[in-house]
Amino acid sequence: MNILSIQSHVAYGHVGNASAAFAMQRLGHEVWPIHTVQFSNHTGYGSWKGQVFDSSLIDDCVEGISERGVLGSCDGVLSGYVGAPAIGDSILRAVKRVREANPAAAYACDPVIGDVGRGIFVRPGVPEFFRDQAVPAADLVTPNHFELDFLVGRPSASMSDVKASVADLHALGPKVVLVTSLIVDGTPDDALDIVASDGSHLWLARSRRLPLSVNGAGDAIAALFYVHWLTTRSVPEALSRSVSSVFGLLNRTVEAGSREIVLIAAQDEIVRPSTVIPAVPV
Ligand code: PXL
Repeated sequence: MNILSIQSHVAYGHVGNASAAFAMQRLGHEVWPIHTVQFSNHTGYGSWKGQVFDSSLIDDCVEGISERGVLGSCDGVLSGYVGAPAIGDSILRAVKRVREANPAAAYACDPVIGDVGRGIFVRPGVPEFFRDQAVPAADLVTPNHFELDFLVGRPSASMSDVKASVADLHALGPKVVLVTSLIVDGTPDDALDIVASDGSHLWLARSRRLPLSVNGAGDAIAALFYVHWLTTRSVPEALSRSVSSVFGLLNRTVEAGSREIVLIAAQDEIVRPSTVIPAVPV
């Protein structure tokens, strides 16, 4: 697959394209990264240096790729952290150009808005951009629990609430929905639920809740789920493989006592996860 991945980039550590690009490359895919920002490190540290790029940088890079005559071979666009609403507009222009060149291309949107506990951590206008423009344009979306609740406008406390919210998301447009970091009534204290839906069925992968706080795990799971779905067109397969890999990476991160995902040291987990977490119908 050839994936145009439009995300943030950090010099130190692994979030955005610094998490997603390598994860997809390790599975053998060609990644065309366009960076929306270049920061020294992720914002979870509370301070960072760097720049949010002008949206014209994205338009220019897409134009340059188009001039190479290769846009028709692009299998899809993956977008993540958006520094400002104007960057969102250029992501949607990129999606439009890729779809014109290859009508079969699939747009995967990770609506990075916030997280339970941290709240909204993106600039004003960005959450509304995802809800009103990007999610309706996407084939596949990968919100976490907090983002699911924001996008549909109500909290989901039980698995049946989640089912109803996922149905609402499908009604906006996306064919495939992955919800990460779910804790609902019935999720055991030591577990974390990840669900995925193809519009007619919902599957659950339940992982052990690990004692760590890292950023970028969502970026890695979105990227892995997306390319596994592109290659297998099976939602339960993509769910099981991506959750197993990210669990393996995070487990190794805990063992290493690292504040950053040990993406490079534990890269074999991307290809051959040491624990296979099944996807079961719910
Ligand atoms: O993982 C989401 C993310 C992406 N990009 C940047 C971030 C974060 C989360 O902290 O800081 C720059």
